[in-house]
Amino acid sequence: MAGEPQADCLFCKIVAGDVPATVVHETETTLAFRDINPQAPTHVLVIPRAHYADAAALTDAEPTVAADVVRAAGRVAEQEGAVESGYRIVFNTGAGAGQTVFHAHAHVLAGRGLNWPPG
Ligand code: U5P
Repeated sequence: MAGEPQADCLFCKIVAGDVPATVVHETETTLAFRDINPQAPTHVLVIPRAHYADAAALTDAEPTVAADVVRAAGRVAEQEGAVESGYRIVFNTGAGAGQTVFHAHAHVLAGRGLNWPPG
């Protein structure tokens, strides 16, 4: 069923506590943890606890939770002291755009110069 945990999903396993992660922020609907392969001094992933394949599917099904993810990303940026310097929120969507985990997630990147356009 839409939103239900998927047995083969790594991020569902992190939500369940079956795979370890360094959690930096959590709410009733979201979880934020450090990326294991950081691409910037601050690199945190914010995920909905519910399983949706990507940000678009999440927003279609549960728009308030999609807003919760973006709000949590902002809170993480505040915690990391990244508001003044600026930060980037990225939703890689589709394998062609670099998505490798098909459970919606926002990357929060900060702490170094962030070029535009991104690679
Ligand atoms: N990742 C983790 N923990 C894991 C497995 C993957 O943080 O146990 C991270 C990868 O380093 C990657 C992200 O940055 O999940 C998936 O992002 P994406 O490539 O799907 O956008």
